[in-house]
Amino acid sequence: MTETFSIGSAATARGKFITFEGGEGVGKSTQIAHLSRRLDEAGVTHRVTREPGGTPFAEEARKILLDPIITPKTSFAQAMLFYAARSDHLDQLIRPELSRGHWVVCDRFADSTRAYQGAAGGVQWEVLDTFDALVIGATMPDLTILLDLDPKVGLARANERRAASSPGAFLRADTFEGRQLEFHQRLRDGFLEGARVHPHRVLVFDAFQNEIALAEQIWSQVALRFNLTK
Ligand code: Z5A
Repeated sequence: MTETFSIGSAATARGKFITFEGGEGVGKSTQIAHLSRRLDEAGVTHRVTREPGGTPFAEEARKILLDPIITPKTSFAQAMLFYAARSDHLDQLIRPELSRGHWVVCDRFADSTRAYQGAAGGVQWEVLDTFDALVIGATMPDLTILLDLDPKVGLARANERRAASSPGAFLRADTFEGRQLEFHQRLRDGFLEGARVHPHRVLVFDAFQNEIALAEQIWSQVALRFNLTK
């Protein structure tokens, strides 16, 4: 059944909510830019956003969480801050956009908390189920695009991008980039486990392939799922 919201006397169909997930350097930002261009061409009004972030409070929370010196020291405390930021993001940006019939494309969402603070950080999935029920409720993504990549390749890409953005400068890895390879392998397993549990919502793509070929694969699945003309 299509979820609808009443605006005055007219009922507007809820927009679609698409999230991108995956470990470091898998190419989420790159692929979101491709999808956004294709959505523009298809005439779909949409908003691109990210987590943590998307509202003034959530952007401040992002600064705290990504700073390895001041981030909370336990994964549980981090998860609570991610969910506080998510609650604000949902209330101020995501739900209002969806209720206007606009689509929302978000770089990371709750599957990242499952992978980073859950699978890799040790917070129990039952605890995260409770946070999901309290904070997200019915606003789960309609589609999640999981970009799957060997963490060695992803970390190398992220390092190259860091070096290219500030040649010659030393840029400290953020809270999560600086972890051991084993942490990143647990992340990958956590994301894949989420896809196994939610096969209808989460589609897994091989992120090792060429950027343009991957963008085409993603677009054909989005177009198919939501009946868009390619
Ligand atoms: N986090 C968390 O712990 N819990 C949570 O609940 C949430 C988040 C929501 C946010 O960091 C951090 O917060 C994140 C998880 C944690 N961990 N870290 N670090 P962020 O937003 O700053 O960073 P990120 O989300 O990890 O994204 P990223 O590493 O910046 O990468 P990306 O967006 O996936 O990749 P990209 O920038 O598109 O591409 C990376 C490089 O690869 C770039 O130079 C591209 O030109 C290149 N690239 C892209 N595609 C390809 C292909 N196909 N082939 C070759 N090269 C490519």
